[in-house]
Amino acid sequence: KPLVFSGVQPTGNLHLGNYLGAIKRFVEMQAHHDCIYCVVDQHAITVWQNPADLKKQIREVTAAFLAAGIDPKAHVVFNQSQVPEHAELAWVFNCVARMGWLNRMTQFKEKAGKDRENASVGLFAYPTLMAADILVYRATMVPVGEDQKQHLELARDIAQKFNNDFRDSVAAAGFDPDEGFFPLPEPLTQGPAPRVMSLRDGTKKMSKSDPSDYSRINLTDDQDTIAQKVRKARTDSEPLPSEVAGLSGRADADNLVTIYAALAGTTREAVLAEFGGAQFSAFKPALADLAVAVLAPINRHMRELMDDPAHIDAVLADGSERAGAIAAKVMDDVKDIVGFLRSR
Ligand code: AQP
Repeated sequence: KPLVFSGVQPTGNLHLGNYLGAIKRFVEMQAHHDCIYCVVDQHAITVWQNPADLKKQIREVTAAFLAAGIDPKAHVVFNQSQVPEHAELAWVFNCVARMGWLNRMTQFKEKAGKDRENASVGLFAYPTLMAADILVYRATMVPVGEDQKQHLELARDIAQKFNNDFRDSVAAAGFDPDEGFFPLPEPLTQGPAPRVMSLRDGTKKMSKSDPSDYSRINLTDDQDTIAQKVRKARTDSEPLPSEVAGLSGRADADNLVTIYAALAGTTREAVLAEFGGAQFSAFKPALADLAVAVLAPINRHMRELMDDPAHIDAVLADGSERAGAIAAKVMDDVKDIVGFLRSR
């Protein structure tokens, strides 16, 4: 049965892009699949995190998962560093992946910036850990925002090279060598808003690390803050077009219409059928009301959960144990296939 796996980094400022591009889809996938959702704290430390803040942020992402509607009993919600097999498999993958493959990763180039000599080795190797996160469960369905597509392609390359490099050993371990030991994971990016853009610049992705808090709507923002951020969102001075084609070349307008459609669970066409010809002074209050209506219950539930950290920790401990049971079996086979001796 195909498994769903995805993760979110506890790097603070969880925002509407994370919700619409990832978490909302995690919730939807639960109806028809077995899902494993992870708070990827080992990814977070590829850029230095204040340790006390990190602990809070891990609980906050967990609270967001639960508040958005992920069921930690029917599915698995856990914390990456509590399942050591992720890091263990990542090391094997570091030895399978090629430097040239990682050198092409655009996210590393963006995050390392000009001072590449000073970036952590972990930031460079991030995609091999991400491949391990998915493949240690032999998961194939990975709901992610569009920015993660390139990393998913790398995960497929790693899986394929592992299968080829160890073909005979895969067969000796009792697996079909034509199928390979690892399946090839698929990115699922076809959600309603796979790329939510900054409210300050419709050509830039909405991002946790943008220094301007007005660039994003955070899941922890209260109603007044949401309304103010929508009011201040950058736009042009034209009214909204009646057709989607009229949004081309109008990145800021397109972004607000896309956000509205995703929050309302409808299409941009339907939004423009309603608001075509309207000024932003009329559209923005409607968007703010909708954003508040969708996010306020999640926000309220997140706050309640954050008041009980022991409960969140218990959810993660239970999830980590169940995730670890799956990962340990896969890792036992990997060790065998690679040629490591078993200690037990
Ligand atoms: N703007 C976005 N639109 C749609 N999806 C998005 N995601 C992130 N930004 C957007 C998706 O959210 C999931 C979790 O992301 P992450 O926490 O692993 O890290 P990220 O992609 O690095 O997120 P940020 O917010 O952009 O952080 P920084 O500022 O550190 O780069 C992923 O599925 C991601 O695609």
